[in-house]
Amino acid sequence: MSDEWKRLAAERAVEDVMPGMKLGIGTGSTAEHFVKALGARVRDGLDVIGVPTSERTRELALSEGIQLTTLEAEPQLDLTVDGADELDPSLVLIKGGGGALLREKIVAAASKRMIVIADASKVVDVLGAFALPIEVMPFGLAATWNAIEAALAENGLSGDLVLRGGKDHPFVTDGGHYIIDAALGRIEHPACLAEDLAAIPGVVEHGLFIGLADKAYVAGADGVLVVEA
Ligand code: ABF
Repeated sequence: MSDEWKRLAAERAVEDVMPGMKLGIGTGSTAEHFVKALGARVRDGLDVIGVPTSERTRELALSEGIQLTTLEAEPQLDLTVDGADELDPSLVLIKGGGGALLREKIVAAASKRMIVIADASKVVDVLGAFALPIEVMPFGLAATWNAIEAALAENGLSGDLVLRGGKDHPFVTDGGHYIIDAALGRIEHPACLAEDLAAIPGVVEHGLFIGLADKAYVAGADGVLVVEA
């Protein structure tokens, strides 16, 4: 059912795409539904150009016949459509479960508007049941790890930190970085935590998306719900 809901949310977002738009195109299984639905409209003559947020999305978009560009060529986009791992009622998001959070955040921040597409299981009152992805430099990993633990303690948070993929075969992002997943339980004050994590030199980016999403299409048993920031 969840995959069907993802598809419904994605198809609703495609209705917001207007001819001539420059689009940020997200990553993940929900975003893949968006790419496929967008591809169908492109083959029907819709003229848009997209910036993908991952190599995976780039390949799928090309196979769907969607014209692509880069953020270097088009530094301001009209609309980004992307999935999320969790969203709260004010549209603060946790993203990065798919490992593409850095490009996703750069692309979303370069867009006039961002629409989140999700199935209803992603909506929570308080973020944090999903482990927060933190993208870090491989250089100085142990020092960055300690600094993250200190920042969590400063915010009254604790929980397991896990290097994605493990120490022997760490997952490497499109940008050549590692990801630490922080299982925090409840993040009551995401803005404070976001600020403290961003201040750590070895942290490249974190998966808290604050003030970026304008609207969400959340699909569930009652159909597609619209959540506005
Ligand atoms: C991307 O894909 C991510 O930021 C998020 O981690 C993930 C959501 O995945 P899915 O749509 O497969 O649930 O949007």
